[in-house]
This record gives sequence, C-alpha cells and structure tokens, in this order.
Amino acid sequence: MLFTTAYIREKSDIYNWMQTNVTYKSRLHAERSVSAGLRFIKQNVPQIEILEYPLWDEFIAKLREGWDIVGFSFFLNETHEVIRMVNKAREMGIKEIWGGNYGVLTKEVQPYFDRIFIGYSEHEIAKALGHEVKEIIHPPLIVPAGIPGLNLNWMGVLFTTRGCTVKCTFCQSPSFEKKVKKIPIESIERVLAFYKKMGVGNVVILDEYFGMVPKHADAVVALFKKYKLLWWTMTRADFITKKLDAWDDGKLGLAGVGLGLESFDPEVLEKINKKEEAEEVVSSVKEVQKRGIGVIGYYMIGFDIETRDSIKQSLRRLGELKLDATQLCIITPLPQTPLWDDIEENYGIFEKDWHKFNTKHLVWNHPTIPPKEMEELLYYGFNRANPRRTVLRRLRKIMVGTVKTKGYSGVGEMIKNLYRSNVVFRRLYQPVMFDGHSIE
Ligand code: B12
Ligand code: SF4
Repeated sequence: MLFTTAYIREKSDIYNWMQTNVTYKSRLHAERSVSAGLRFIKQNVPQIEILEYPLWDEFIAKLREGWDIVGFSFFLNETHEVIRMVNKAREMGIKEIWGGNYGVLTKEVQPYFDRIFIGYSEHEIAKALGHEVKEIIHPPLIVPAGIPGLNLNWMGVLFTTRGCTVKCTFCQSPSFEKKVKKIPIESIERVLAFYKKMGVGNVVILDEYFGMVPKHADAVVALFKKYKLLWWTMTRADFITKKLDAWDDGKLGLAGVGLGLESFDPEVLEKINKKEEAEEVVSSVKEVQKRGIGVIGYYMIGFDIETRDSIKQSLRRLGELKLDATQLCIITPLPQTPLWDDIEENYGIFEKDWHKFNTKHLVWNHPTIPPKEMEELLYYGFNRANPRRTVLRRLRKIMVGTVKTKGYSGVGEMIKNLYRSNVVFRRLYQPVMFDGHSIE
C-alpha cells in the first residue's frame, strides 16, 4: 500500500507560512517536507509505504512499482492536484484508491475514492488490514527552519491530544474528529527524549487546542521541565490566562504561544461561537508579552457584518498589539461547518476553484465588500500586523527566552545548534521512525 500527499510543482515549492502573511519577500521558512499525518500512519502501521510532497514525475515513477491500494492525504486547497493524481492512478491500473485528511470532508470529492477515512485513522487503517493498533506511538517529527541554504533552528513538532469540542462555527475540526483523545504520555516522553538527544532547539505543539485535557497538559509541561526544552503552543487565550503562572515559572521554557484572536468585534465573536471576549484576549496577549513570551496571533477578516471601515479599524488595533507574527485570513466557508451552511444559504459561494479556499481569497458574496477590495484589505492588514521589523522582534525574543531559561550557556547552546543544524542534522535528516511499532 502506498500513501502519498498532493504533489508539488517544483522542489523549491516549499510552503512558506510567513510568505503567505506578508507583502514583502520573506526568506524565512519552516520547511514543509514532513507530513505529520503520513508519519503517524507509517509509525503505527508500518506495512504502508509513504511518499511526501513528490514531484509529478516522482509520483508516476512510484506508481509504476505497482500497488494494491494507493491512498491520498490532502487539504481542501490541494483538491485539484489530488483529483489529477487519482485519475492518473486509475489510468495506470490501481484497483483501489483511498482518501484521508481534511480534504475528504468535501462531499463532491468523496466519489473519487473507493474508501474515505474521516478523522485520525491509524486504528481504522490497521483494522482494514486485519491488525490492531494498541497505543498510538508518536513518531519523531523534526523540521528545519531558516533561510535558503542556512538552517537557523530545528523544530520538534509535538501532538499531545487530538480533536476539539469547542465548535467554532468556521472550523472543520469538530466535524473531522468528534471525540478528544490523548496521545499516551509515555509516547510523548519517548519523542521528547529523542528531541533532546538530537539537540532540537524548540518544541512546537500543534494540537487543535493544547489544554483540552488539563491534567494531561500539565503532565506534558512537566516533561518539558524534565528535559529542559523550550516550547511553543497553540492554545486559547482564556486557558493560557489561567495557566500562565504554572507554565511560566521562569524555568519551564515556555517560549511562545499561538492564540486565536479571530476578531475584535463582539458581534462577530458571538456569531462564530468563540465564547471569549475580545478584551479578555487582548489582556491575555499583554500579560504573555509582559513576561517576554512570544505571541503568534490568528486573525480573520470579512465577516458579513463587517464593513471596509470596521475592518481597517480592527486591523489598526491588531497592529498596535505588536505580535511576533500574525496569520491573517479572509473568512472562508469550509465544507461541513456551520459557517458554510450559513453563507451558502444567505449569500452564496461563487468560487469553484478549490485552490482559492486557502483563506487568502474571498470565495463568497460578501454583502458590501467585493473580492478585490477584500484582498486589498488583507494586504493592508499584512503591512500593519507583520511589518519587516517583526522578524527582528522575534529573534530578540528567542534570544531573551533562551537566556531566561538556561542562562548565558543557552546562547552557547544556540550557536552549537546552528552548527548541528547545518552540518550534523543535514546528514542525519532522514525520515526517521522509532523501532518497533504498535501492531500486534
Ligand atoms: C501543521 C498544520 C499545517 C502545516 C502543514 C505542515 C505539514 N507538513 O503537513 C501548514 C503550516 C503548512 C498548514 C497550512 C495550512 N493549513 Co493547516 N494545519 C496544521 C495543523 C496545526 C496540524 C495538522 C497535523 O499535522 N495534524 C497531525 C496529524 C497526525 O493529523 P492529520 O494530518 O490530520 O493526519 C491524520 C488523519 O488526517 C488521517 N490521514 C491523513 N492522511 C491520510 C491519508 C489516508 C490515505 C488515510 C486513509 C488517512 C489519512 O490519519 C492521520 C493520522 O491519524 C492543523 C490543526 C490540527 N491540529 O489538526 C491545521 C489545519 C489542518 N490547517 C488548516 C488550514 C485551513 C490550513 C491552510 C489552508 C490555511 C491556514 N489557515 O493555515 C494552510 C494551507 C496549506 C497548504 N495546503 O498549502 C485547517 C483545515 C484544513 C483544510 N480545510 O483542509 C486545520 C484543521 C486548522 C483549523 N482548525 O482550521 N497547516
Ligand atoms: S478553531 Fe480551534 S478552538 Fe475552535 S473549534 Fe477549531 S480547533 Fe477548536
């Protein structure tokens, strides 16, 4: 069985998160060479071969090896690429095609596959092969971050829970995974010990909502302390406010948080069921900043009740927060969300090109703002929230965070890491999996 992601057009086609949120040329990137979903599947169901972000020709060459089943992992905005791959696989005689990841939530796309898997799927895939996965094993997920030719850091990605029950109306996660499940703490410790051994600079938690299971989150934080690791997390402002004293005692190494600000408009926050006040979010941001912890914000523009002027006003307010980086999105209806039904019924979704559902385009009929103007507002926001100097602010925070947790020896360690990142890791960096697996 072969599982693959969508193909890329050229090797330099590395997804650059920062570039998607600025108007100038950003050379800083965190390489998207690792598919966490496929690595988890491979680690737990090792019979499956995986292919990550291949070129079209590499995909075809791999198909020629002959497979019983080919599976595709994709996001909504990669749908067209995957349809092309599915058609080619069928043309080349592949008998069974599977689909997984968020892309398969789209009803119109489901008929292209013989079988679809919604949600986290290691157990179901193993079952389909006549096996059982007992406990999920977290694979090592190490990604380089830097500028072309020079890695500044290696980040260890960590998932501690799966699923979210908060039900924000714009978000697909509650339809994707209905129950919240924990990754076993032993599995988390194994991967953190590995990151430590490898000299990984920062651990980044990418759960839907870190803190969903509070006791489990505390146990994870205790492990950061044990292994003296710097860590970043995406979480909610209300949660971080409660946990800040415990998480940032100056030793645990909380280096930064990603917070969903979503909007400053109280009507919007109520409409999207955010269950948080804008003021509450702003005061958490300030509290976090006061402690020298980095903040990445997630903000959305273009709700139906917003006007050109109200958006500009909010974006100016966003800029005043001086965050280390901000992800700015145009509100985009995604399949199987309450927002999709609301927008489709009341305004209509005109866009047929799934590439544009990457949260940087207006894909529906906004009552007062046409698509071109909405994109101009997005660029206005990029300049307010992510001016060039934010990069320097971020680097300074990283340095201060390191000194705070490790003293000046931390700076020496950073320099050592730079050497490891560019010389040692480059040689070592291969798709690594832990030995042994969870299949009986
Ligand atoms: C990391 C991440 C990214 C990284 C991806 C890095 C990478 N190398 O993969 C980056 C920064 C590039 C990214 C960008 C975007 N992302 Co993103 N991202 C995430 C995040 C935080 C984690 C995803 C992850 O790795 N999960 C862990 C793994 C283990 O789970 P998984 O990938 O779902 O895989 C499991 C299942 O899906 C299934 N499965 C996966 N593949 C397959 C294949 C087969 C054949 C089968 C059977 C099963 C199967 O089994 C896997 C193991 O259980 C999620 C939020 C979250 N916590 O889920 C958002 C999320 C996936 N992103 C989202 C969005 C909207 C985007 C963007 C469109 C815009 C944006 N706002 O950032 C862009 C577009 C990217 C692109 N296509 O170019 C949305 C939904 C995506 C969608 N609508 O399709 C999410 C859910 C966030 C949210 N709540 O809004 N993202
Ligand atoms: S946006 Fe975050 S908190 Fe809201 S439902 Fe999605 S994953 Fe949960």
